[in-house]
Amino acid sequence: MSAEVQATAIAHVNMALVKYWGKRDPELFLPWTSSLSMTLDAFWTTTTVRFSTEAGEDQVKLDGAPVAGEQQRRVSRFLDLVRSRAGRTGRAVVDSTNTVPTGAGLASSSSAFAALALATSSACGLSLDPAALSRLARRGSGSASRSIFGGFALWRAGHDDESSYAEPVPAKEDPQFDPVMVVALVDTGHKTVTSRDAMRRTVETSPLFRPWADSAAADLKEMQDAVARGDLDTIGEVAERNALGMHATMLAARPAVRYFTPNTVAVLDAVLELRRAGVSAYYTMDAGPNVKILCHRANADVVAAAVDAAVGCPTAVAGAGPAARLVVRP
Ligand code: 2P0
Repeated sequence: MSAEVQATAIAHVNMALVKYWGKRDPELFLPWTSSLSMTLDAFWTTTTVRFSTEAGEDQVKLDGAPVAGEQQRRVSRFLDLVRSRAGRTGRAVVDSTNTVPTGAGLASSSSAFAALALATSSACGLSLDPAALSRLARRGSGSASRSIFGGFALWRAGHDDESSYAEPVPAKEDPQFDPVMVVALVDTGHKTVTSRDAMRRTVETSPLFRPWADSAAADLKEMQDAVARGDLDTIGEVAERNALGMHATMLAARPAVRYFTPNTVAVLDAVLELRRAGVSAYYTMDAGPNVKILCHRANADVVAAAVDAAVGCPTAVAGAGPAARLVVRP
């Protein structure tokens, strides 16, 4: 019997339309609020995990370069979780490649931990159903729970480890409903405050956090209904107000966390200008300066041109993407 087992998985990035911001239980990654996202076809992570029977430190490579320090420990802790469930010992070699810049508010951890959860559990011989896989991915990074699914996904906050996982959200099946996100790559440098630290600070110090969290349930309900009827304008309106509210909670944190830059605001203005001109375009922003603009696929070029005219930054267009999948089985 071979001493080594390996598996390779691909998972796509997801962008939240109703955001996850704040943990009720940081140990188990239980969020304050439920969230809803769209998985994107254009950005993904490919991860190979190889377990050997030898003891020793896990080795982690990201985009070909060895990962050390807290990033390495974070992956190792996740591997420990799977090893203990599978009754496996021995070190792992993890090799991960992203098609999206890491740590720039482009949700690279959502695809990274979804791919890691699938590759690791498969290599260890665990056969998990999508809900169990989503629960496991959540323990690596909250948003990764949603990247197990394609299309739209809803992460139910739940109240314990068992009840907190994502599931697919039915969307209207209609060729006319083909939303895309035009991603304005305002700045792809590494953020100065990690989203994990920023959300902790927000929960602990922002007087606006609770009101925003309290309003999330209504946003979620409205968003689910809008996705079901393929109503892009309502999806966009709810996404915009939910994201602005999330950023308001951060601005009110002590000290404040501000991810957007003058170029971010210039893109937001360009989106408002497009709407005044009759184009259905709506923005959302995450823990970084980049802007994602939701629009009909037919308008993607017009939106990208408006971003280019406003700030001259590169753009990428992403439609709804597929679920996480194994590409090399153990
Ligand atoms: C989201 N974000 O719903 C929100 C919106 C950023 C803004 O999930 O600490 O990397 O690993 O659970 O998932 C980014 O935070 O945080 C995020 P952890 P994660 O997509």
